[in-house]
Amino acid sequence: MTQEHPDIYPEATGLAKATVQVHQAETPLKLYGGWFCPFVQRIWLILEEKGIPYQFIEVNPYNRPESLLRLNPRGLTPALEYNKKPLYESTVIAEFLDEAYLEHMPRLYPEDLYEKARSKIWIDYVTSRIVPAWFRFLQYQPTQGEDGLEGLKKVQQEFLGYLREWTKEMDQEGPYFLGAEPTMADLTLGPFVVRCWLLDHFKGGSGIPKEGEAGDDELWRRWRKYAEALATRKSVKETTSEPDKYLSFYKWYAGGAAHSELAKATRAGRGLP
Ligand SMILES: N[C@@H](CCC(=O)N[C@@H](CS)C(=O)NCC(=O)O)C(=O)O
Repeated sequence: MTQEHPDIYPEATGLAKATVQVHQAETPLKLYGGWFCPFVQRIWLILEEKGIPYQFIEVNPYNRPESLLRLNPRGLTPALEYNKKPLYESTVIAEFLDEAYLEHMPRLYPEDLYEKARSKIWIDYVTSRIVPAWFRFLQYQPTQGEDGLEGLKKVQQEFLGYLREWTKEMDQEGPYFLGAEPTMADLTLGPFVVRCWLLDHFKGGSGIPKEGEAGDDELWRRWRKYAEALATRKSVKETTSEPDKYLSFYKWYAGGAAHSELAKATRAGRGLP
């Protein structure tokens, strides 16, 4: 059983609040999720980028209301209702939306089949490597007898190593993974990129060098261009709540006190639930 989150704010704030408000009318496509959830934000970004009509229903997966369990027996968000039929798992929903709403541009995979397949390798890399490492870093707590700084450095370096590998694969000019416009790979990783400031806040630094700092090089310059493009993108800004709300939400994870399925799995070194 998951515990109720002690500090969870019940609804979106900031620019995300207005986006939720304009998506309250009944439509056959309903997204169930919370403002805080990076996996929900993936889907939210796709809906906004493609201009697909949707209804946003705010739910808290840490309380698991019946309306959510009915759609996703795992009780996780995002969950989708499409013409009264349920769907879940963010990467599955993402592909479904791209294929089911063909008339809604842009398509989120390149037309070239080789490039499409290569994108999928890097999307899998986000799920299997980057996101679990992001959560392990955020949740790191020294075990008894362990040198805390040493241990923190280890999880930080693991995370940074994955970001470097990802960055090497990016189009040189960008700013996005495959070039001038965002594609599925960016919308899959993006919510975690724009949450890296939480690592600075809670863990004494994400370790991503700032301009001119030790360790800064061509690769990190490319990363910063990427992160900046994502953070200033309209769809990202309009699905983002106020910073202090993220702080009180992620405090729970950063202090090692989260007992959600997600927290337990990533802390134990397993993949995502
Ligand atoms: N693999 C799932 C992960 C979704 C997920 O972990 N969502 C979190 C919210 S951000 C959740 O529902 N947590 C509740 C829990 O872990 O008990 C996906 O990609 O959709």
